[in-house]
Amino acid sequence: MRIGIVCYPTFGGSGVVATELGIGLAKVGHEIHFITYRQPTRLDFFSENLYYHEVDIKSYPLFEHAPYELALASKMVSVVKYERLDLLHVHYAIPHASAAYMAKKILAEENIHIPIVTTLHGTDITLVGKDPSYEPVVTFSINHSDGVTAVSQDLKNETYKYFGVKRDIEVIPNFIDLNRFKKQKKEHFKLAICPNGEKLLVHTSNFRKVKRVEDVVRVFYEVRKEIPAKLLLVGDGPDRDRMERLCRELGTCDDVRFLGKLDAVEEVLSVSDLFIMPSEKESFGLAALEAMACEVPILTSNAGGIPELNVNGKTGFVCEVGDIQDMKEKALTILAEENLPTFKANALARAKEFDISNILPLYEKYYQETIEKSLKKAQ
Ligand code: GMT
Repeated sequence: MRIGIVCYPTFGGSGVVATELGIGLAKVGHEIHFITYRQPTRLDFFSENLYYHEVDIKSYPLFEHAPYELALASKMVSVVKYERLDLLHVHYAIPHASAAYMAKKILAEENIHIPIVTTLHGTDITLVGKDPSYEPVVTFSINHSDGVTAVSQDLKNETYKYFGVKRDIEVIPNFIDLNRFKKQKKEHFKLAICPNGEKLLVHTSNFRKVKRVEDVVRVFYEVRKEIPAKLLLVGDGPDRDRMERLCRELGTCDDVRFLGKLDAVEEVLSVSDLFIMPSEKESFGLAALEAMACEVPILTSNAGGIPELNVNGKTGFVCEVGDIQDMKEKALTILAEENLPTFKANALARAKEFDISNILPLYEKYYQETIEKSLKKAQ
């Protein structure tokens, strides 16, 4: 198939899923055309089946905000037409699904029929999308996509709850490439951070409010009162400064390291003992899956689709959002010498269920079905 993939080319989960999906599809012989405003972060190599088309956003003194959606729709029109695409797959509804709808209608005027698949990733539904300033357009573009997927059953339920959406939504979970995300031998790194055998806790995120990074810092503070431990905070975002101040207030600075954005997060995960994801909202929790693939148990909140990934009591524990005391107790249970190896093994076993080799065929099948259905509809 010739497939166009539209996504945010950033470190964010939706962009990572879209890029890895495109790379995986290219490996099995599909021709993949990325349409984004910048080269996607993980697309930094050559492959004969991968193409990159940059959206050209022209500004003009009259515009306070350049009309990205129009530039994107125009780029989609030209790529679909000249690369003779079979399907467009847009990741994150805003504004990709409505731009795709516009492109589809423009192409229809030239008798070119292009099926659109929209993947809902999370905040495009649970946070930004349901805001009245976007909701009507999001509802419309979901209803008018030829196929819609959501990354968890919970996200599918939320979509029905908050939007006037009647159509079917296919659940296709996030996935991981276990050839890349696996425990690596980085013992020298562990020794440098934890010279006295301390337990290593880790959190990775974009430090936005929904991630509740403060809970990570507070859980760590409580855990450290009981056992020697260190904390690594990976990523960057609006809450980072506040977290640095909180560490100073709590007197934990010597044991907490802020690493900023990292390309090779798997190296850090490889030496970690516990991953913490206390999010207020989380449609799936790709970052937690990445940790599990590196044999790291996870301590999470019960937000959104996280319980569909984290098997309570096996791969880690699922706690109420904001329950610091419970999280502390569960962290200590996981980190106990007699429990840790079992939690680590369970985390890896669960991650294997989400290997790209299991999930990629679900997308291929869904593309095929969507193309067939929309062709029938067009006839
Ligand atoms: O977590 C973020 O804030 C980034 C966000 C995104 O849209 O890029 O991630 C969302 O999509 C990921 C991939 O499908 C999911 O694994 C994340 O759980 C989801 N984030 C939220 O729902 C907050």
